[in-house]
Amino acid sequence: MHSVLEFPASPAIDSEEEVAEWLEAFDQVVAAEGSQRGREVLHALIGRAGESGIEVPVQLNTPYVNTIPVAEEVPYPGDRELERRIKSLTRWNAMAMVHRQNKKDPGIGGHISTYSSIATLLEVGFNHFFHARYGDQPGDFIYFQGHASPGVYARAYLEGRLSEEQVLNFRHELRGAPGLPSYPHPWLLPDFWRFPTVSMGLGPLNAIYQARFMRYLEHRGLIVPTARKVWAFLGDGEMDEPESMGSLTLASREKLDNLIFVINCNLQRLDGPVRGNGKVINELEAAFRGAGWNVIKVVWGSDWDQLFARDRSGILLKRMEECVDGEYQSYKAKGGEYIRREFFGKYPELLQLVADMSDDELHRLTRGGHDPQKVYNAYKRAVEHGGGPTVILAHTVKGYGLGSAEARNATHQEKKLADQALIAFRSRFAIPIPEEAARDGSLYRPPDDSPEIAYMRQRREKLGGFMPARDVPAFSIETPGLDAFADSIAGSKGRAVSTTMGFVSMLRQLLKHPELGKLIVPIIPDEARSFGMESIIRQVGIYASQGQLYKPHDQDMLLYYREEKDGQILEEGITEAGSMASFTAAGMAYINYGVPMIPFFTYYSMFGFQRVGDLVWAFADARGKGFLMGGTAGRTTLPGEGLQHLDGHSHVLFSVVPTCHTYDPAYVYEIAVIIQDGMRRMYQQREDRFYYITLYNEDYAMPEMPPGAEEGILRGIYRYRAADAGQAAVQLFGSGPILNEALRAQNMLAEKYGIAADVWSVTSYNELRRDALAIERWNRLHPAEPEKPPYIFTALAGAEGPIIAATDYMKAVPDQLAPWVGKRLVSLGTDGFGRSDNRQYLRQHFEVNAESIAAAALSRLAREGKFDARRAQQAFAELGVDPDKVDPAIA
Ligand SMILES: Cc1ncc(C[n+]2csc(CCOP(=O)(O)OP(=O)(O)O)c2C)c(N)n1
Ligand SMILES: [Mg+2]
Repeated sequence: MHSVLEFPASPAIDSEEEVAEWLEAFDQVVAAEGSQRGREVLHALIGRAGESGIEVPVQLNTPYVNTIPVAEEVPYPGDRELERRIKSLTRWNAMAMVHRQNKKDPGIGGHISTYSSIATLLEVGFNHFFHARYGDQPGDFIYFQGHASPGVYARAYLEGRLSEEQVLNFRHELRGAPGLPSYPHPWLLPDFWRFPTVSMGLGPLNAIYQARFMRYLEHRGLIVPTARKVWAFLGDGEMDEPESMGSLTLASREKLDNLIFVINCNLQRLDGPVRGNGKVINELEAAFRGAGWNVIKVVWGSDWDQLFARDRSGILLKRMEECVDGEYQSYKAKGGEYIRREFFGKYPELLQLVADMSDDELHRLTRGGHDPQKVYNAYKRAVEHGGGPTVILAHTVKGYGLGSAEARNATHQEKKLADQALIAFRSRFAIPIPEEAARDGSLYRPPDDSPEIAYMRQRREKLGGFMPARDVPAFSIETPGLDAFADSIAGSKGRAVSTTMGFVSMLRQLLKHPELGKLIVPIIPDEARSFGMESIIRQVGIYASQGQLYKPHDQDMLLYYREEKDGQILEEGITEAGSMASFTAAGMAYINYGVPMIPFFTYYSMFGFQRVGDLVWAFADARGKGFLMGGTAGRTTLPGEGLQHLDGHSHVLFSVVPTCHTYDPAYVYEIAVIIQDGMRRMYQQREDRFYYITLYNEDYAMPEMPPGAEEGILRGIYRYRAADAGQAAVQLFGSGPILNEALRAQNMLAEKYGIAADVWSVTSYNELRRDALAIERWNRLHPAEPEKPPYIFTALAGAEGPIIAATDYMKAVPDQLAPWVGKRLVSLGTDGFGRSDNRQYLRQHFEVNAESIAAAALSRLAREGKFDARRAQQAFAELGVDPDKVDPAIA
């Protein structure tokens, strides 16, 4: 039985005369007029079959051979012999770099088998396809398979870009000498790596959205259209990640012919075969074709061509079709004699076909991904293909050339070779170093004037320069001052609005800004209406590469659904991962396009880091800039939605990213101050950082900014309302809408219990903690110098008594201050699962309402002997706080 994933082997219907005649006629057309004509005839026949009501089976697979027939290949344009030498040198140095390091420092790790499988795929690209940026010519973008980095370093070493010292310090970044990071990390090697890729699945997703964002910038007239390409080199195992395949249809829908995936199908992942019982190449072919991609299979090397040519019966293809990947892996692992017996030996006529070949020759029969001729032709087609994205499925061998480690399940883990294997490797790739040096895994670089080095450099010069390279084009942005947000600073004049609404009107203002307006990229995963952004849709339109091909039903309304070819909003549909990838492309545009785009990705805060945390981490590694706006925030502020929607922890999650500044503002003017300063720091001062700001949908009057509040807002805390009379006995901290609860508690405490309290707006516990940690570290390292106070101490100077810190986030958020205000601190937060109810009940349940805050203050004062304990207990009843209530943290 054939699934759609398997192409039926040569049908046994040749004997039927009529069918034979049809086939013969078809063969003649192809032979005389070429395969394009053959395709046309076939399409016409399929069309006619459809008209006649004949069901045509869905066929997404082609035979298990190269997509490009030999007759259509063009000759290789480079110097094959020299390129082979260069590739051998790269292979050697990549392997030696990892081997040496592991000999010297056991357990330091590194990978030798991934690069060994992808070497030809990269070398053909480096010598003939990858354009670097030069003059007006923009460079291609390349997402390298992360684990192949030793090979990329080895090439850069041969080119003379990386010093021997650097290469010898691979994975030794902390030795006081220049070293090389394990994988592509722009954070660690910022003039070399452009895209972080080593976390599997992020590369393919980001590459798709990068290609799409390039079109967005072109359509909006921010960059000129060019022929530049986005190449993504990916592992076949990596394609199992949902992120890898999840956005394939976007690429075809958007006709991204600037996008090329190259999948290194070495049939293995870490533990074993990717699809031992099937064929990963066929599975991927069907999936990509089904998603509308142009698929080019590079299965077999040129030495198979003559076998195919001699095989008139189709038995070779039949055998290829019936073998599964687990068998293909064994053939490479077990060698020529095994191949003859197990592969060719199944059919006598097949055995006959290779009777004149030695076992060694059988073993060396090449897989397509190791044959420059086949790879070159595939790349050429891919680059010339118009109208959609291309994927190249290249059949390779994991651990190619590593002798006994070739195609073994354990090969991915291999870090070192045995002495014998090193010597064999040296001989196989003809590395001109003494046996002793080979045993040590010494690097080898021929002199600058050697033909190899001269050729490499000359090829790169021709293609515009070395790659990979990351250079940040000059840009200068004068960010607007706070006066640009005068409305937000002035407050809402008593009108009840939410911080979300306040933010949206700020965004509208920014979009109108004469210089900055065009650089703003609003990104939304299908929640614009939830956030009241309809007006922005009307204002700047949704980006639609084809324009709006239909009349929207609400066309005659003011706020209709407006799509434009040069629309500004990226309305991504329901994909937080895709939106984050757009955010990444936009947030890196200052590097990649020299256009400092300012993205605002607004989404349900619950579906942010929790959903796409690893993409956020990679964004930070990539030195991305922009604003992540966590809407409908807070575990008690979003009413009705319940457990899966109520976010009480995204501030904990975002706090882990070193370059991310997290803020939980209560009032619109706070947001204005944070965004204004954020733009200044990221785009004017060019600091590599980004922001996470939560937005709520509770409406209340937004006050005017108190004078002098800016510094406190940015650093994390300021006194919002001091006690009416006298010295405060207790300090109430509030964040987000819970600040209003703290204010209510302040009144209750004063009016009912005669306790004076100050109220503080804490915009960022995380900023306060980072400041305190940095100061504390300085104090620790300078014991002879006078101690410096962290900002939290400076801010709180003179403020006495316990601190009741209430937040709509988990207690862990205020607890970040525990090392500094520990004994004073009582954290009230929303630990536990959400519930569906309104704000009043939710806040009561989670014990973050004004009553719970007041009760906590009394309780603490009672424990300190500053308030009568029995009176406190009685107050609980008055405040409606049930001491025997279930703990919400575990409810
Ligand atoms: C998200 C993620 N999960 C797990 C790993 C660990 N890991 C590193 S390499 C590897 C196997 C890769 O297989 P494949 O994609 O086929 O690449 P190959 O080395 O075979 O070319 C795994 C699981 C990772 N880097 N990223
Ligand atoms: Mg693999």
